[in-house]
Amino acid sequence: MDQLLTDFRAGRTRALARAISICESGNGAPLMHAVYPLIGRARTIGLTGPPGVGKSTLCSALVAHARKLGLTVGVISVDPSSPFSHGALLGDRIRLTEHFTDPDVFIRSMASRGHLGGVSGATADAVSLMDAFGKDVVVIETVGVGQSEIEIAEIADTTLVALQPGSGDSVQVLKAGILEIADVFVVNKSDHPMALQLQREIRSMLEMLHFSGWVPALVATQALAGIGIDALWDAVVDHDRFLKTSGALEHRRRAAFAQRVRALALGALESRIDAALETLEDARDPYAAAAHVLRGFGGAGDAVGFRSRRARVPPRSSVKGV
Ligand SMILES: Nc1nc2c(ncn2[C@@H]2O[C@H](COP(=O)(O)OP(=O)(O)OP(=O)(O)O)[C@@H](O)[C@H]2O)c(=O)[nH]1
Ligand SMILES: [Mg+2]
Repeated sequence: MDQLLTDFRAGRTRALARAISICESGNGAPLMHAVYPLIGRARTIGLTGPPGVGKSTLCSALVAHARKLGLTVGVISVDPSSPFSHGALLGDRIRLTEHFTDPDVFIRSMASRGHLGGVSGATADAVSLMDAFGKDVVVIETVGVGQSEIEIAEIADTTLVALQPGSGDSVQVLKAGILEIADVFVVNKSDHPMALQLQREIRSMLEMLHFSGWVPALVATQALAGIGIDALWDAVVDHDRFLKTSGALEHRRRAAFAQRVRALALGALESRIDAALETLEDARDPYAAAAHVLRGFGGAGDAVGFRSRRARVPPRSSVKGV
């Protein structure tokens, strides 16, 4: 551990890789304790969107842009599908290969399934580690398939939502409530004939909403050709400035911190509850059983009852006039 920390502080990439593995295996507590005072400097960017929209290509282009500006970069590619299917990871690796030999770019693939707290578990640790290691920018790529994009929005300072022309994505956006989490919409593959149509649809969706604060930006890109990446970077910088000047950054980071604490505490509680369930005898009903389990922890057994889930990402917009 001491050697690892020495190497980590000395900027040895292998120590960063090892540190992330330790957190992935669920033993990150002492490590995080040691490096946590170093965090808070990195600009964290979440990049989500449907499969095949061009997230990895965009990511690679963003990395190239940041490197041109002299910034060091960490990339986390989250594969929510399965820890065992490496198909997507392989594709990502190919698209990011141009950065493999660059010592100032650190790329890591992670599986979110199997981790308690999904994306917000080990991924949040990896972001913290890259930040503490001194990366100026950390990009987190994840396929938008349900919960993972919400979790990304909780971790990242700025969330980019990439959409694909001609795919009905704007309808998906409305359905999935992605409007709530997007700081920047990216219409990628803008070489596609339906690209202008998609931009129009997004713009009219945004016009129907009232935003208190930041209004999501809309950028068209052709990631493969590197077109529009300057504008995308500018949008990220604009959002970063907004976060810092409005006080929203502090608010967002506090919310992210609370979410991590909740995930960790719930994880620990769940293990204890599971253990208690194994030894549960002749409970009359679920309420009585839950009260019994809680009393075993020294908790208030009489406080057993449902609690409605509150929204984790506070709404950033509302429909105009409502
Ligand atoms: N025409 C066109 N194709 C693009 C563009 N950007 C990416 N692609 C292609 O789209 C395909 C998917 O790109 P990826 O970057 O792997 O997409 P992804 O969103 O990371 O995919 P998953 O990680 O599998 O969800 C690849 O064949 C890219 O070459 C673009 O601007 N225009
Ligand atoms: Mg990808």
